[in-house]
Amino acid sequence: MTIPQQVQERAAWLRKEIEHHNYRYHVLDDPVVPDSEFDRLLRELLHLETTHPELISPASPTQRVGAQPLEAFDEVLHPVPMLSLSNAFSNDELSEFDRRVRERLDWQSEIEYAAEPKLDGLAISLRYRGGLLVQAATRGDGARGEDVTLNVRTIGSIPLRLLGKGWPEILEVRGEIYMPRSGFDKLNEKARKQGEKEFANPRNAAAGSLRQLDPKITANRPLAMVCYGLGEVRGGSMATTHTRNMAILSEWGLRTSPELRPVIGVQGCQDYYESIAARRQDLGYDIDGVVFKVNGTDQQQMLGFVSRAPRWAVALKFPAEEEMTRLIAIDIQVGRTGVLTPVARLESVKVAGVTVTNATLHNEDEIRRKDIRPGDTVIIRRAGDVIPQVVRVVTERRDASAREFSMPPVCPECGSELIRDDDKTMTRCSGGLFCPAQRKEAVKHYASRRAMDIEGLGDKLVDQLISKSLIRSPADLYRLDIETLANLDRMATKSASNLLQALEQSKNTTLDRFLYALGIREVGDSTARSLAQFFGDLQAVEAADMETLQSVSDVGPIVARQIHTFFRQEHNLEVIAELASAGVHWPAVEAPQSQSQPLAGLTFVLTGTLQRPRTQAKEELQTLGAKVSGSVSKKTHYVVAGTDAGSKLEKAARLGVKVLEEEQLDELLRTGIAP
Ligand code: JCF
Repeated sequence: MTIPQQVQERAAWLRKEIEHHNYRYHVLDDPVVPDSEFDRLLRELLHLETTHPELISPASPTQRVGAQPLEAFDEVLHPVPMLSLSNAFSNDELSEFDRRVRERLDWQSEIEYAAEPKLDGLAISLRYRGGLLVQAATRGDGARGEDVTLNVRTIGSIPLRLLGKGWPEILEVRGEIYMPRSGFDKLNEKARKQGEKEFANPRNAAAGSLRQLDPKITANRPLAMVCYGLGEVRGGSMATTHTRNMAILSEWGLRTSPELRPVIGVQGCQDYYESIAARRQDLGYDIDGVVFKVNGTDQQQMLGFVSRAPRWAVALKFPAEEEMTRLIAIDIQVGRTGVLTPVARLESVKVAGVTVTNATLHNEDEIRRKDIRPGDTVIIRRAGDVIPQVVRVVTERRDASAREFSMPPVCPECGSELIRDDDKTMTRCSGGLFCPAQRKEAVKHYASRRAMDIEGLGDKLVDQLISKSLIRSPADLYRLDIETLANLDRMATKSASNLLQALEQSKNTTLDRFLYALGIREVGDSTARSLAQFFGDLQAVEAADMETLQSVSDVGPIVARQIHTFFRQEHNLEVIAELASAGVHWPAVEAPQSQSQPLAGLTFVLTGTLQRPRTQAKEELQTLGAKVSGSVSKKTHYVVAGTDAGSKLEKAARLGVKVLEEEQLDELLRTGIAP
């Protein structure tokens, strides 16, 4: 029977592709595609070879799983082969496994299984002779692995000498070496700070760390091991259940899974799977499923194994968390605070059972670092409830025409100028009151207590007003009528009328409240007060240049730039004009008089518990022209210390800053004369 040309070509292509990925994954520890994609290719080839057995050749990747040991490490022969696990991807496949086990054993009742999470790391075999660790080897192809003894000896959780007594003369212990998530995060943070390449995931980090030719490097990597089985056992004997054997290993000082439990039958396995899946994010290490083993070692013996996997064990895998798809475009979203966030629009793909069409890209710097370009083939990860992330780009599949991404020149929502942090991690729209994406937040802020203090205008109401397009800016608030308000959710004539009254009252305000209410970035109520005091009227603040702004106490270059940019936006000036014509007004600010500002130019820091509320002390000082700061520095003139003052007091002493007690503060506020 001849095989169609098309099928032969497809099989040849699949083999090459699989071999390439196999090499990248096992030899270089630098996979190109996610495991799910690799599995798909392998399954397709398996399918072709099953339907056309003439296609099979000894060199096909379906006939050889694993990889050659690295040349730099010595080769180790495994006297008892290191087995891997067959997988189940559904409860049906699990039931099928259980059915086969019982059939082979001719067993009618329920089977007892030993259940544990399946760690995502690398398999290792430890060899103890006379209780001493003499060799550690990777799995390799199951028959031959690499000698990584020197590296493994650096891992703290692995005993170099077994505890207790009664161990067999030769004892091989199998387990998984992995990197806990906390250690992984720290390692990557360090790499990031030193400008080095980060690891894609804890598994790669563990593999990379163990494959170091210099054990000193491995020693500094946060690796751990959990034991899950036995290899060669000579000159001694072990127990008759898997769970008992693992308990014995713990007594000898080896780590085993704290989650290991005996469970009964398929139902017991399913319950265990659910409970682990629910706690997956809290385990502190990555797992990709759970393992079930027939607990009785006699039964294990009877079942034996096929090719490279035991018949007495199965891994019930979680749905894949990483998938590959195409990045259609990078859109910009403007958040409530005006922060621009790039969002990946994806060709829809199912990741861990959920259809994903968007992923966050965080910021421009991140896109640069990962070199993500529209049109790229990307790897998407979705773990637990977290927002899907773009892990990396499959650069090999990049089109030559793919262009680097750059942020738009102006806000995509409103066309306003953008303000960037120096390190490119944040880009903000300067549109403020005008930008639709920021309107809700702006109106809420405008109505808040320390701003215009509009009672009855809560967040929910603002959300309704904006969503229903009843208002666009704070100025529109003053155009609302009683009917419109009374018709809103949770509103009635009485509450509507109260709100209108509160709105009317809010028109009578002060310049500092008004400046604060505008919601200029970095301008809090205290800066607003300084601005009002310094400039005396709104026109002067609007007209001020960067230099003048910076001569206001509390205002540095960053704050000055925000204020300056805000008043250069035409639409902000329009909203201000509308507010004025709606009747918002304030009394003229009295020109700062030197005798009423005896503390001008002095900076105070308050610490510890004072008799009066701290905010009151702050206001009293500010009224006399003082500046009140949150932290002690060389520029601090006085620290006012209440009871239980702590680190700020120490710092004052260190810097030689004068310290006042509360009575001295009272006197100072009374007389305006600093001691
Ligand atoms: O956690 C694992 N990755 C893991 C792998 C756990 C086990 O109990 C295993 C394994 C590979 C083979 N047991 C076998 C027999």
